[in-house]
Amino acid sequence: MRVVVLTGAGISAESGLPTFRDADGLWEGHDPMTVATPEAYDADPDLVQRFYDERRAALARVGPNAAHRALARLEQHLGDDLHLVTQNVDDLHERGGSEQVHHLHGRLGAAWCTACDARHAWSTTLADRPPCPACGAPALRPDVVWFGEVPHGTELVEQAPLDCDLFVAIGTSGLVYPAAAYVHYAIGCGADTLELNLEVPRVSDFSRSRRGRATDTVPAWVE
Ligand code: BV8
Repeated sequence: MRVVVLTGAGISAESGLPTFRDADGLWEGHDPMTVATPEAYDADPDLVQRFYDERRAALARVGPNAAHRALARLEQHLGDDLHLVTQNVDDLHERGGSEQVHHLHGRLGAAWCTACDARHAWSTTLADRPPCPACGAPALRPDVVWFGEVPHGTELVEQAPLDCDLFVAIGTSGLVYPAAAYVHYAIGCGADTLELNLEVPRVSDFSRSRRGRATDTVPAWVE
């Protein structure tokens, strides 16, 4: 039984990390969607760096929840037959025990040097323009995929791993592509589909939906 799980910001909400589209989902008066772009970074690099510095600091203050831990148990049970893809840039899946996590949109805990292309684990700030450990240039940016940029390893997700028996989306509004299209790839491969979300739309692409908080619905589904 090959299972693909796609997670979004909703699985980390109960850990204390705001989702992208929370009711009050603004940051310093900015819509996150307008800050997470190369254009915003070019226009005001300090503002964008501060946006990610604050999220990196917030992440260090929270921990994984029961939903993250349940998916780690599922990985122990299914092994390579589970493919976990996350849109989230937090490391709560890893801290919850998952070992194979595909970060489609990159990671808050990494910095990318635009001068020498090196990537480094990064847990502190970037707004103060620290030198790249590899080349020394003050050219480090968050290693995340902004709107308009190509997701990491998207070709991997769109081929073999989506030829699955069951596709499960957890805590995602399904608004961001190409991740939002993955359920259609899975349906095209004849997979069963399940959505676990706090709100479940009246009309859904998924064959089954369960409404509720991820810390309730994910452990119940995994067990
Ligand atoms: C690309 C990293 C080409 C940065 C992120 C017009 C139409 C269609 C598409 C486009 C278009 N114009 C432009 C596009 C493409 C664009 C896109 O999709 N735009 C959308 C907004 C229209 N996409 C891109 O630009 C992507 N790149 O397309 O390149 C390409 C493609 C393929 C191959 C080659 C080239 C790049 C997109 C990546 C952007 N970066 N993040 C950062 O994090 O700062 S996206 C960002 O949104 C986060 O990763 C986040 O995870 C993601 C999606 O949001 P969700 O995770 O779903 O979070 P959200 O807040 O929306 O929803 C939370 C859900 O949880 C809700 O449903 C809620 O009910 C639920 N929930 C809340 N609490 C709980 C809960 N569920 C359970 N329990 C709870 N307690």
